[in-house]
Amino acid sequence: MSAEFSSFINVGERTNVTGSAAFKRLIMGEDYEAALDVARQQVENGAQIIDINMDEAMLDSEAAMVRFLNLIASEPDISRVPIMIDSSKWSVIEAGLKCVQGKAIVNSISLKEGIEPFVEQAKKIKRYGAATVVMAFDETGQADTQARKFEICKRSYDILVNDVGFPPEDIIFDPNIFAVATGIEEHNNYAVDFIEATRQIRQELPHCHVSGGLSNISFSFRGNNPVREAMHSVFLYYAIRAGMDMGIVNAGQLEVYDEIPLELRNAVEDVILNRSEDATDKLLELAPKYQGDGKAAAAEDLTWREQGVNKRLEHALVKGITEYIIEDTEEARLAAERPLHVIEGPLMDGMNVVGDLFGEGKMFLPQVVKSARVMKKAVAHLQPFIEAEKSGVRQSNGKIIMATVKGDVHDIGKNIVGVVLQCNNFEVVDLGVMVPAAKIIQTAIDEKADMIGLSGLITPSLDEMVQVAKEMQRLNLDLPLLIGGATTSKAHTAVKIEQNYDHPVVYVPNASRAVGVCQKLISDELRPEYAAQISAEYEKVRDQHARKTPRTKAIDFQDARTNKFTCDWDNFQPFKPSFLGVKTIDVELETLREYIDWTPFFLTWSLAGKYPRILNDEVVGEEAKSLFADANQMLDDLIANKKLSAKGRVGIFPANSQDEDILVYDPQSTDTQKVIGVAHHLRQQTHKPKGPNYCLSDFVMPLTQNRQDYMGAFAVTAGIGEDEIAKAFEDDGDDYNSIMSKAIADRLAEAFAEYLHQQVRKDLWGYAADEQLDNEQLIAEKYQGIRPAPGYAACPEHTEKQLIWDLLDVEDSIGMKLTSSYAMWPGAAVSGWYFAHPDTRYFAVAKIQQDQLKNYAQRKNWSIEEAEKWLMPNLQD
Ligand code: B12
Repeated sequence: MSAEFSSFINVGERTNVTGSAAFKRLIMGEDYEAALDVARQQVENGAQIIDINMDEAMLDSEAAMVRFLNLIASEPDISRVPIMIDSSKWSVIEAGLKCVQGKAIVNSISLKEGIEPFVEQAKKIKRYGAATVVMAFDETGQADTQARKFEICKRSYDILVNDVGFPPEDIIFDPNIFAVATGIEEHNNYAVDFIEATRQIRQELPHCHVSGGLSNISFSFRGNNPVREAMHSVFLYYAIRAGMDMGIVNAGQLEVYDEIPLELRNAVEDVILNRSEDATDKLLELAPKYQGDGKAAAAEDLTWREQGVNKRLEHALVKGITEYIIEDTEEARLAAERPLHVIEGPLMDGMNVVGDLFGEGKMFLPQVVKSARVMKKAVAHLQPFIEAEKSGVRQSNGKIIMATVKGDVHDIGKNIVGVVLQCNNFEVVDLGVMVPAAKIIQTAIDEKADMIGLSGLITPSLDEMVQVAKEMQRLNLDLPLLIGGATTSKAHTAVKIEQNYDHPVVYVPNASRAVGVCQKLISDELRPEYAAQISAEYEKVRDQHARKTPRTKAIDFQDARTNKFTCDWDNFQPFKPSFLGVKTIDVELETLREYIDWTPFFLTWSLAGKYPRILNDEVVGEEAKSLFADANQMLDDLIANKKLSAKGRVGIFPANSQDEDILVYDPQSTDTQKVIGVAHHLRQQTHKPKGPNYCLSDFVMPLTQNRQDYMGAFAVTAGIGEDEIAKAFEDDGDDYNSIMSKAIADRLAEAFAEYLHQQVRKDLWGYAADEQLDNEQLIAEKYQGIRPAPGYAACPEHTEKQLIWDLLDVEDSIGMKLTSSYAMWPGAAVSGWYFAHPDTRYFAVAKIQQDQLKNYAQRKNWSIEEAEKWLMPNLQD
């Protein structure tokens, strides 16, 4: 399957009497129940549209179409995907259009019979609100060359868009996929013609789509599935990149592009891209080698299996291959004096190679995590033999207790570090998430650990880390303490944590640094010098920090208020939302998938680069592709088997601002100013000669205007089920897929936030009903309005999430919870506010001064200490 397959819409074609003998049999035999199962299976197998065709001479096609569509309508599992009504008879199409609920797609119309019927049919389709497939077919026949394909599509497009007023986004061109490698020279360029026509269509005919029936391309290799699958995959790889975004593709007949043996892939690419005159001959020559189940290819790749067992173990570890690990480990065990020696010998040797390659930047994080999976499987196999022998404990480099601190639920970073340390022969005792200081310390004592490692993602966790350090001091521990996680920093570690503990405290920015740090800390030889060096370095950091003068001058809170953002409120007309109140949002992951911003996903795996460019990056491209393919495969599974699900709450309320507060009114009350909650925000307090000193409340009409404005709130999760999925993988020793599942859930949560914001702008609030943005533009936030999330820079104080929870009744309605540090559970979650004012923008509150701190404490009814605790990152130290 190709990399961009994720955004590709797959049309299921098994409910087609002309294409499926089995389906035809069921329909002819009037077994509509079983025919429905065929439709259901297709949806379950990932079809996002189902094509229904009843064109059979012996059948009353109109009646059959109507009967089948009506049956589908009462099956929510099937009718959740759009229906493509496929017929060469217009009367059948029209009969179908009349009974489809929701948006239908007509397959197909064309200029074959001339302009008049084409326009007439298009007008009818438009009236039904349906989309249509338009074949590249005109009065003179079916288009075969790039020029003809484009010419017909352009002519059809102009008629549809300009004369009929057909929405261009509802036009799906099918520029005809014809078979290549047929032995007829004129056919050699058919794939290129399709691909290039697609590119031109997508570039020059805005908003339309391009589709096609894939299996035609490989028609001449019937009977040789490996070659056909390779042809499909290669063709799709290029066609999708050229802009083909839909198609009839049998996912089971598709090889993973990167896994096609190179020799075969090159030969197929020569054919598809028409790169040499003898391409067909060469593929024909090669084809028998791959006949049947493709074993020839596999055998070739398996030369490493002929090496000695130690080398095989090394190969499996470096390449992350689990397939033979048990048999190889067993062979090594039988040859070894003791089972433990297998771990200490060949397995550790192999992992050292992995560690070295990673250290040298020749292996990337996802590969290392896959290596760990292999190692775990091998060790799990040996474990019972080691225990049976009761021969003492395996020598590790050292033992480290790892935990995400109390109140925090994030563990991807921690888990990655754990895996990398294990790869380097450290024993990791992972206590999971939300672990109180007492448990961390007690476990360290009980386990006679050599180090403790703490992780945290949100700022309240920083304070928790300080508490752990203080407790370690109080209880006279002398273990080194490692600090890591998104919000931690060297400065914070030096200034706030290290001083509370007399033994080494080290900030570790990422997984690759963790190994070196741990190795130095564990070694009796290296530790004293390293500890002294860290201590001196942190002293310097503290010193620099103390002498640091802020880059920008602070101003008084009152002056900041005077310089607030304002607009001509007298003439400002707030847009009245079409929906006021609170509701639950259910959405299919399939839908959210389209909204995923993949760039941070790669970052999670320490692969830097912007998606989709990263897939072709010179250095990390190959690994990024493989990771992306794995992610999409898992997404397919999560979606098809409904293992993960998403839920959200959204509310839109009347509101006014009062200085830095926002008064949220009851949307149902007749008292238009019945306050049901107050959102507390913070104002920028640095000297800003040019711009205003922003506060989020500035974007809501002030109370003094005596007119209502509006604001919204949301809380979404795509993590229902994520803990169970990740745990099942962990229990199976598969950290790679455990981390992968969480990273995917996080992406879906963020995608949910993006999706819901779009729904709010276009529909629920509706102030941007006509907005037309693709995913790239959404990611670039090219829309009106913002959705700042508590904890992010414009509203950095986390306890404000409680108000969102209260306003939207989040916990009782959809089960999302807040922890003691106001982290959200499930972890894959986002919550925030909606502001619609045309001048809204994101900004960072940054440092605030004592006067605003006092004011905030008063507004929140807090003591100064309480306010200091929650606003710590925004205060001058
Ligand atoms: C992706 C992301 C998310 C994802 C999930 C994050 C996750 N699972 O880790 C989602 C979309 C769910 C999310 C949600 C939120 N996020 Co967010 N998110 C991020 C983002 C962009 C990247 C984090 C990430 O995944 N990094 C990749 C992982 C692998 O890195 P890592 O966790 O840092 O771990 C590495 C190192 O830190 C280190 N390490 C980690 N732990 C340990 C432990 C030890 C012992 C050692 C040695 C090393 C070590 O090694 C790891 C591997 O290299 C960051 C910004 C950023 N640039 O970091 C914001 C960020 C972390 N998020 C933030 C916030 C505020 C939130 C929300 C509260 C927003 C909201 N109101 O909805 C929620 C909270 C969710 C919840 N459940 O409570 C803030 C936190 C700042 C703050 N003031 O608290 C950040 C910093 C953004 C910002 N600049 O403001 N977020």
